[in-house]
Amino acid sequence: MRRLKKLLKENILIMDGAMGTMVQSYNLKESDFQGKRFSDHSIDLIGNNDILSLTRPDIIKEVHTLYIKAGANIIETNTFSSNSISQSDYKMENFVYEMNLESAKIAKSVVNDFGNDFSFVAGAVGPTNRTASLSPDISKPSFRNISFDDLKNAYYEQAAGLIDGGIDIFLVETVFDTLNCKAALYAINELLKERNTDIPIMVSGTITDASGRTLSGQTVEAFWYSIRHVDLIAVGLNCALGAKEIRPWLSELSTIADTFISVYPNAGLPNEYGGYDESPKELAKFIEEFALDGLVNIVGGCCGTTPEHIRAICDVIKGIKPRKIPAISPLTRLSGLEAVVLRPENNFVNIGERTNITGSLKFKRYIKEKKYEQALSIAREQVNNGAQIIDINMDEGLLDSETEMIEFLRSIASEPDISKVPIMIDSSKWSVIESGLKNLQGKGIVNSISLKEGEDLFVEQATSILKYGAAVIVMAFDEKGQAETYKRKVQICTRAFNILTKHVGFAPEDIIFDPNIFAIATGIDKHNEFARDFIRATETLKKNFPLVHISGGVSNLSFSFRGNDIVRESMHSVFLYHAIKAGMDMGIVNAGQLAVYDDIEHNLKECIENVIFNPQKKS
Ligand code: THG
Repeated sequence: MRRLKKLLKENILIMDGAMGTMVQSYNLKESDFQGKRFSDHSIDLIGNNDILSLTRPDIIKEVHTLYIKAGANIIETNTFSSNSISQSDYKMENFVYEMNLESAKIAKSVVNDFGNDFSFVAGAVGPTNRTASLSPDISKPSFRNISFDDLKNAYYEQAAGLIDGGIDIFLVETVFDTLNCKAALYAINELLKERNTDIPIMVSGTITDASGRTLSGQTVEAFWYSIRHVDLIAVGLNCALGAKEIRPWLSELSTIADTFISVYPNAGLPNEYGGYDESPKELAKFIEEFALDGLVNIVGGCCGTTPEHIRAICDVIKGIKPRKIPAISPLTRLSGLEAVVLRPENNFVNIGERTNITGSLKFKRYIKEKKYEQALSIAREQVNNGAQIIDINMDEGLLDSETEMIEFLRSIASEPDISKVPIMIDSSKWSVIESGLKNLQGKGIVNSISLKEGEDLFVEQATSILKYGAAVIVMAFDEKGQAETYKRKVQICTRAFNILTKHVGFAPEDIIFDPNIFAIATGIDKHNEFARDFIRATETLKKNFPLVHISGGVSNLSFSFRGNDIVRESMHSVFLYHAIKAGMDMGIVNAGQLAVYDDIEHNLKECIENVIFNPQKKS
């Protein structure tokens, strides 16, 4: 790790080129793929390049050697499809561990024989042939042929083989669905922790076409925010496009990523026969421009590239300084299909409340009657009415909340006009939250955790959230109950902040406090303090923890005025007017149903302000 980091600070490192193109040039037959060992295999193995590490290791070794001799610093193991999911197409899933182990050993032996202090083996971890965020059946948008856990298990097995074979780097590559990638990263980190070791991880995404999006619909920025919770040595782009077409997306990633940048494009766009024609000289010219413009730290080639391409890249790269890692300001960076960055100068962030089974009778009815189209239209309406995030809650005694959460999140994923925004997973049940996290491609928010059951569980859940890469709402709730007073709100949030940042490793900007918005004017005296104490606590917390956000369920405030929407909406608006001034910067609201403060009738406004600030009682 240290050697690689040091080298990357001073040099642009070179990756190898395509394995597939090279293997093709050997004109191998079925018997080569089968070898002796699999000569009675039930189905054809031709085309399963990864199996050659077991049946024709001489060829794989030769290709690696050609690339090392051409000047590559990083060679990739022949394991792009060496996972049980992809290998099941060839009924080879039982050999996955061995394939990875042997492939890693072959690459390592080449580095040992022909490499130098600048040579590394990257364990190639491909995307598999299934996608966790998309349905393979257009008539069933919430259907998936693979789950996060299936992927995680498959990747774990692959990663174990690669580690045991001695790789120096993990390369999770050709990411077309970020949820697949998140499962790979989860598995790799789990394994590294178990082995008590640290191997640098690179991720390389694939932008499919000129839309600038991955196959599963994310923009480059959204993709990066979805994975940056993992300590990556580098992030980059490969495949699908040639260097010319990849440039704008590379340039964007290079600006926003506070880690090293890699790029290994195809040798141009495919020709009419699916081949690649860009010459070594042409590709090298583009890569040289990337380097001169300070966009890159690691460069190489993908489909259609050969040792000649790598040699040409080496020639032009010599002496060019690597990109410097930019400093990125600590802002909350969320994503759905698109990115949402919460900047201090932005307006208050609206979180749509209506996709909540206890918060909307209509939504509840649609879910209960399995009218998902209509349920989706509520989500869409929230987004169209200005919700920048949507809160989803399926907590209802008579429903299987976990199943409904998964079903709805998967349905949303097929609706780009909804899934463009980040998702807030709202549940009081941890199992529902975790199921939700396993079905979020982007970087979402967990709503919520608290110290209610004590510190151990709090730490355990927060640690888990961090591994999935989500932000978190912390309710002002501890072992003694919900914080009602100013003092308890500040005390509990402060305690939670310290645990999260010092013990769990949360970034302050990924923490959102919810100091509890309770119903006021209920007839019970004590309740009349609630709004004012929320606002006061907000002010103190925001002052003490400037990077943290303050949120709350705004409609709770007016529960005692149910049925009187004019009063309710006016109350919300007046409350927000003051709470926002105090530092509240996001809230769960009925998007599009907030009165404009200045339009509220004078008498009503005065009444509401009295109710909120409760001046009868001296503080
Ligand atoms: N903090 C956090 N999360 C939360 C809350 C909070 N999630 C749930 C809730 N509170 C916020 N969401 C809502 C959603 C709807 C309403 C109130 C809060 C609401 N609904 C109408 C009602 O009950 O009168 C329903 C009307 C209808 O059926 O259309 O008021 O505080 N972190």
